[in-house]
Amino acid sequence: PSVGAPIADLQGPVGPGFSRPKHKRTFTGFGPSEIKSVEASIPEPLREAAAYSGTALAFRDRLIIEWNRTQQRQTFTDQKRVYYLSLEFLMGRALDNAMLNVGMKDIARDGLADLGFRIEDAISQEHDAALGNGGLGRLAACFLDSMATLNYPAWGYGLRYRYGIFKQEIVNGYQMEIPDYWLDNNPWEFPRHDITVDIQFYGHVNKTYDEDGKVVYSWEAGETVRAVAYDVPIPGYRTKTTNNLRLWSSKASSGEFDFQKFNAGDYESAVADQQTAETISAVLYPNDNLERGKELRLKQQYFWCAASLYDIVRRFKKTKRAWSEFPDQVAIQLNDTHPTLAIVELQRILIDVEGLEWDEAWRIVTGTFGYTNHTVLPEALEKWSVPLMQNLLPRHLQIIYDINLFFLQSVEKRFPNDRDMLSRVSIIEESHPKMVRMAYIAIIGSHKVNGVAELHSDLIKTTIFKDFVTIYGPDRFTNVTNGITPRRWLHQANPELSALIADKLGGYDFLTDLTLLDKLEAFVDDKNFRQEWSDIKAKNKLRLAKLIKDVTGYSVNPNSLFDVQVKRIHEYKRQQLNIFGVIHRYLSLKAMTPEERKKVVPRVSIFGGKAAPGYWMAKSIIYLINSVAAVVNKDEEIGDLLKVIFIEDYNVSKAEIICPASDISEHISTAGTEASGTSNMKFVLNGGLIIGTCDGANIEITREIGEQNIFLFGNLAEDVEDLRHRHFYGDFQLDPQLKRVFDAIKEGTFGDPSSFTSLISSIEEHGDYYLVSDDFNSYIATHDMVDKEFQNQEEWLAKSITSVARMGFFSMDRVTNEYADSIWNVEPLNIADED
Ligand code: C3B
Repeated sequence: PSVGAPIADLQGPVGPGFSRPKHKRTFTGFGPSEIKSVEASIPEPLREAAAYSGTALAFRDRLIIEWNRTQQRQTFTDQKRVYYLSLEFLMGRALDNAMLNVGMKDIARDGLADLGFRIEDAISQEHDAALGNGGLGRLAACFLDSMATLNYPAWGYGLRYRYGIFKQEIVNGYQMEIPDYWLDNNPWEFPRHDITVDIQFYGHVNKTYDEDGKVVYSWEAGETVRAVAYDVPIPGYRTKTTNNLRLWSSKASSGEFDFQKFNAGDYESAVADQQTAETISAVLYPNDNLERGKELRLKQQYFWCAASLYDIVRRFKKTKRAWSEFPDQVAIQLNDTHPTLAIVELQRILIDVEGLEWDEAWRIVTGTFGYTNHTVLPEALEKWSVPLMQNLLPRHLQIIYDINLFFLQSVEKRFPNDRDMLSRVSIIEESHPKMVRMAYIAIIGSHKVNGVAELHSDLIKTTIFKDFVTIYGPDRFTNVTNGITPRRWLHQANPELSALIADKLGGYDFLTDLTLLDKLEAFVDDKNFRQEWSDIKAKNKLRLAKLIKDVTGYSVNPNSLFDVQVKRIHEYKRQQLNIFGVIHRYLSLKAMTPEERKKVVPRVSIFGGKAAPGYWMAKSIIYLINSVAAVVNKDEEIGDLLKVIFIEDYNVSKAEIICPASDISEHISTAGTEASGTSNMKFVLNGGLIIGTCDGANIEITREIGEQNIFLFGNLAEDVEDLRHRHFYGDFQLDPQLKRVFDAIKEGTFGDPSSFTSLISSIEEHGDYYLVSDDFNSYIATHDMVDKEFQNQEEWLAKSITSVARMGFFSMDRVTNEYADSIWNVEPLNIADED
């Protein structure tokens, strides 16, 4: 197929750049000098915005061509495709990534320089695409990058939120949430008004009989909302493959407001339907690892699942294959339980619309879906109330009951008389009101369930999903440890380190085969190399110091040890442990003589992350960090020995500056609570060491890089339950060093102590669920080791280089290939050179 081939029926991307001009234009145009004279009259920010727009449009045109070709190629070869369903895609900025992947960033840099612009300034004009909360959304974005880079025929499906994750402002130390309207002038999305699906809600189910006397159910809906597709091109790195991310936007199904009402003067209700419909895709729920059971969220989930499945089924039906071949052509991955309704919807389509028998339909469904679990936290496991579901999706609830019935019958056959087992594994929780357990549908309706790091995958098998292992055997469960894309998290975020590595390894092949990094170990003792390595870290720290100055006004000494914890604020991630540790450090410094202070390694403790707007405890932690910063940073006696920084509005583009600049970063969740973590990988890949608990992927990072290269501390996952149990029964003693910290807070050292009462009492009085006190002593001792080892810079550098050399395992490409082999059973598409 060539660029001009008709594509209207492919349901793939189209857009400008697809049709070429009929005549070759001879464009003499403006040269740099003409442009300079025009631009003199334009204010600077506008000129930079124009530089961004111009560059983005140029790259966009290139992407469109490969994007269309990719869709044509995938349609004509007709191989199995992967569909990645995720409510979150935390993409960050697109331009830099497009330039690097297409491979013409240098040309763009020169072109912009000719016009008097720095490429960095143009790049930083772009608004982050922040359609996600944290790790889960960023993992989805890394998947897209990797699937395109490895030439898998793959689509992402998500929602086009008008408002992404809120912007965080810190006002008087408190978090304020500002709406993130990000869609103005977004050159990376293509509205596809030709691709719409009408989605139904509410109503009731009719039961009739066909001519053979068979029962037929039909759903008569009470409300219809239209889904409109918006497509986003996803370029692979140095490949022709440009895959598609399709985001659905909601509109009133008529597409218009009611003119009659409008004419009669009833303006409000004339537009009310339209507004109600548009609410569905209006805003991303800002919770990370927390589900609140709101009706609008369930509407979002069904709207997005139904539109995506309609699209997938439509594409399959064009191939005219038998339904039994569906799982050979389609793999659908559920990113957490958020898209679980897709299982029910496919079963509904197959039996109610396509007329298949239940068993045949169910074989197709289970052959198609895979489910990734990302958390064991009980508050994050989705449950929907039966009355809510009955009202919104009456037919789906019936199907869920049928799925449950057949499942429980099969369990009863194998485990007769085990009533407890039946009630434990039932999809319906017999509470008031009854609840639908979404994870159970996801397990029963998929052929594979995976966790995201070894410990986590073991934990789901032995705790929350234990019964299902008994029922299905261990083969339904598997582990695929998370990874990160080295394109964005090394090459783009840390271009100098990437260039240094390329210089030593003889090229950039490591960006597509990260295991090649192991060749770096040969240079660990090379003096010049070490010097260059250390110079790059120093430059990256300067870059972060500048960001800190810009956003907080504080100046930090770039020679200090930079200690970073950036991630969503959550008690289980234990930013409170970190800030209590900082207070302990401050108190110790205050107690020292000037002579003793001379021996201290200066430190900057850097925090960043958003708290869910309704999460009081997380917001108190932010307030405590800022309150400590306000006292410590102006204490002249302490000076550079300790600075505390909270970087507001942590996001992907800030992470690209922060990750390359750490000396040490903190991954200190209570053991057994962080499913994997992925920022741990980003920091190590950029030459920072980490301090962490034996949790999530920290364990595998340790295995890869070696125990001597990581600072581990704290209780183990296997001991957590017992400790909590003991606390519950009053066997709890506050760590004496932590007590000193609490005393200082209570004395008002950091402002009105009543602001921190609940934070302290959750530990002192309410059982210390996250084991802050139990881990405090070893945390402090480990930080003392960090200080000591940092003083031996040669050793530190050797650890940094060795660690990077051993990080090959954590490439997203390894992850993607594992999913492809063990879950999806798909092959990459071979791209002929002449294509
Ligand atoms: C996160 C987990 O908290 C992380 O440990 C994990 O690395 C990532 O997912 C990716 O697997 N997670 C999240 O961001 N949001 C949830 N609702 C559940 C898990």
